[in-house]
Amino acid sequence: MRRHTPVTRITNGQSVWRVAAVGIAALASLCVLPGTLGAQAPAAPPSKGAKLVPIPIQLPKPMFEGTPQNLAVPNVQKPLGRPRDPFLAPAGVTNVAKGKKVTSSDTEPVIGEIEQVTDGDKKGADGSFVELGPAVQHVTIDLGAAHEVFAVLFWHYHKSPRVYLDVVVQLADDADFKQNVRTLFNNDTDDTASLGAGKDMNYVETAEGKLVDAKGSRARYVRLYSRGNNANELNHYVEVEVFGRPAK
Ligand SMILES: [Ca+2]
Ligand SMILES: [Ca+2]
Repeated sequence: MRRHTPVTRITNGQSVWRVAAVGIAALASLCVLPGTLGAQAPAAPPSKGAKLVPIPIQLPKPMFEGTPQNLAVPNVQKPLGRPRDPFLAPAGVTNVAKGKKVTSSDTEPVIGEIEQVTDGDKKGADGSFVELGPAVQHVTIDLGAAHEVFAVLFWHYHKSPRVYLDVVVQLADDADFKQNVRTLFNNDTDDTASLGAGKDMNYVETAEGKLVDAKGSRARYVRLYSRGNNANELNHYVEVEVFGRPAK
């Protein structure tokens, strides 16, 4: 039942668009005046001529190979078994999070420093991650100004295969996440973090990181939540990248 819901929704959406398109075409044919036909027919979709190119992702060296088994976590996404498809965004989109200010719910990390979240070091080895305390913790990146955000790419830990729990990724206009909060990803299906129950699946951390589509949303702040992982109660970040460009 649950699996069928999105399909139904898409089908409805398509049929709505089809009806709308037929309606618009009918209206257009009624409104065309002699002499104007074909002069300015807007044939192209409203893409504004934006050329889409793969975002410039640079992956760290993998620390393990193969598909992990028996992680004892429910609802885990099946690994793709091949590299992720390129993620397309307008040309000129870069990682605008690099070197940006990061704050955290845990102001005194167990290991490492909060700055490591955006320092550009994505290695999986010890020394390249910050370790936050147990329970629900979050990190917030201040992009410094409003940006159009196309993707958020993050690595909690990739020295060994792990599943981080109750992962939530949000955008907002303010540092306190009260204004214009948008949730891009949420696999906290039972609402442990009190941010609303999510429908996304658990996933295994790898050197590819987890990429979340942000659809060009305008935001200054990016926040990521988690609540420990399948190996221990602690929360880790190797790096968070935010692919975007300054908002106009
Ligand atoms: Ca780092
Ligand atoms: Ca939960």
